[in-house]
Amino acid sequence: MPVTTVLITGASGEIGHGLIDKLSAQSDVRIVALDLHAMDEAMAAKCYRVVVGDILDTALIESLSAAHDFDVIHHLAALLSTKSERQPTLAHKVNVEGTMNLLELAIGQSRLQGRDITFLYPSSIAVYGMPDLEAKAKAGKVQETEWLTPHTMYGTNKLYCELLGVYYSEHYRQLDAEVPKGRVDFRGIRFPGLVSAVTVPTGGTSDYGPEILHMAAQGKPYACFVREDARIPFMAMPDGVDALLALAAAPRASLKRRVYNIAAFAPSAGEILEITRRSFPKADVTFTPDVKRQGIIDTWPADVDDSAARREWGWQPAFGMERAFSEYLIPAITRRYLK
Ligand code: NAD
Ligand code: AKB
Repeated sequence: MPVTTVLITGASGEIGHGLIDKLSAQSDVRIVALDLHAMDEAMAAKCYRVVVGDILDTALIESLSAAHDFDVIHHLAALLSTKSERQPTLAHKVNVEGTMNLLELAIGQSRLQGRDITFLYPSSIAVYGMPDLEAKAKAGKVQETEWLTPHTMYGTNKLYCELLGVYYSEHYRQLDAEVPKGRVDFRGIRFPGLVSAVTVPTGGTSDYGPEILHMAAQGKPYACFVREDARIPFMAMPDGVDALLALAAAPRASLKRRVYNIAAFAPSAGEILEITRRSFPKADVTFTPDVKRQGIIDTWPADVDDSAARREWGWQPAFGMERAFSEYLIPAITRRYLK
């Protein structure tokens, strides 16, 4: 059976953790993992090779390209929205220049191998930017082409990198006399806030969702930094990972876009607390909004329209909110903190 070699950047992060778990269960996959931070031994054991390093290190990226023929690249490494707002210059470097380095690796590999290299890019609902709460309420489920006016450094970085992905896939060096075989096949997903039972987020603005649950499960008090009525879409991590794998496997001919919304449930912060309290009735959560972080959430849509993903590559979440909590989050989180 032919082996598929997959490069995962940002492999030590939350999505990387779930993706390595799932991919490593397939016998025909060889994972090369890259992250600034070392991963724990159990995760490292699931990879063919683990590299601790920086996506801004072009010599390192070139050496990876020289050592491996990649079939698929999952480029996950990034600074998330809150961190990016605090360090915008670093965010631009990592999120934009880092992505350029990976796209260069992908185009180089596609030309060397004479075939398309699939490039998976986790974009975000942060690419959207609603001017005020009235517009957010009126907009309802936002489509891929609407409200592309992000207010954050992170959202701006993500939107530009989506466009870079399209450029590398469809217009790269369009003035060249000859068009060599092999392109970057860029495929992006605009993820909502992801909630994992086994990892805790850092540096994002949707972090209040998972934080309500993880703090309640540990019996710790939590001051939630958004209003009780703040609403954005969320998703259980296994669905996020499955979405990346499903989009990677979709036949190119069925895909009419390069970037897709996906959705699962869209609760208010108050509704997250309500469902959390069914399992952890003593959850000590107060709502003490940080006006500025709340301001970012107010610019993100209350929900997104994922009909293109459903139609073109069969996207369907396994977990609605009830099932995400009862069958995934609560059992796994309870085991995690009872250890
Ligand atoms: P994470 O913060 O848990 O992981 C990101 C990883 O990238 C970290 O392990 C970090 O060490 C690594 N990294 C950062 N800078 C690096 C660099 N210069 N070189 C190498 N590695 C570097 O984030 P995550 O939740 O796993 O997110 C993965 C991707 O998915 C990101 O691109 C993020 O923007 C996107 N995304 C995540 C969510 C979410 O809710 N988790 C939602 C939308 C999009
Ligand atoms: C963040 O809050 O920055 C991320 C995201 C929704 O992109 N979780």
